[in-house]
Amino acid sequence: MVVDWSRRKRTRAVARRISPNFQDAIANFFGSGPTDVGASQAAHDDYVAALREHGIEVDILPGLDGHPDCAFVEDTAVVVDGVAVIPRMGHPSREGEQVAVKALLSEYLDTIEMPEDAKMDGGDVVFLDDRYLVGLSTRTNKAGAAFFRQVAARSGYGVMEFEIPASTLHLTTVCSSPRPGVLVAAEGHLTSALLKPLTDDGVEVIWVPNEESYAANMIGFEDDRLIISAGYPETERILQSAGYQTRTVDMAHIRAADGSLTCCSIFYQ
Ligand code: CIR
Repeated sequence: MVVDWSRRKRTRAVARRISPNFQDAIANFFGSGPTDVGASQAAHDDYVAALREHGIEVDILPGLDGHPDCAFVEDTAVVVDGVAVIPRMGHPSREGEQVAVKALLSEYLDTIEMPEDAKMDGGDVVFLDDRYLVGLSTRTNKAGAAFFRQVAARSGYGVMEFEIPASTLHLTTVCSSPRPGVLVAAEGHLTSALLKPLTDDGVEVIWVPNEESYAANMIGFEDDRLIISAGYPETERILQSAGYQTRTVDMAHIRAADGSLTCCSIFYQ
């Protein structure tokens, strides 16, 4: 199968340093709350190093005292070709994190802000070939998904919505797309029945076991190279036996604030 990477932006990314007040980050899902800001920043440094090892030019915004969750930039913008959609953040304490991200992205892209009633976290959006998967969650409402659908349609992309149970933070918490045509999904969170429209359309689904569901979130690059979270041996085995090369990052301190790999960057070129 010919894998077409032309629609995936993988040359430049934005990230943001861990907030000096990261210990106050929201941790309502799998995280127990971060305890060590220095160790969290060290993990973030290794994350950025891993992106750079894959040839990505990374701009790093300063951390914000007033926004303990600011490192999770994925939530603050969704790039659709040459347009950055700037959402209204789904959690009130995170509103405002978008400002500096928008300023940076507007040097390279057009930007469009969502109307006030439309809530969305970028963590509820997964790009898969000619469509976006959008989670309707405690952070993303129907108005947010509908606004995003309109923007995506202008570039010829469809949107497929998924109801995310209140026990799960975001859609990207339980799945990601490591390369065109492939979705990695967590057993027990997503089901074959739910993903049937995708598999009927030729998408390959790689399942990771429920007890390693955190590891379903990963970042893929051309030539089947992946950044995955350290400490999930069965997932690593499954991916390696499917032919992927893996570079691990220890995400334990970032996981403590309910953050995953994709949450810490936005690819925009
Ligand atoms: C939050 O609850 O907003 C942060 N503690 C975690 C955000 C993680 N972002 C993501 O999954 N895209």
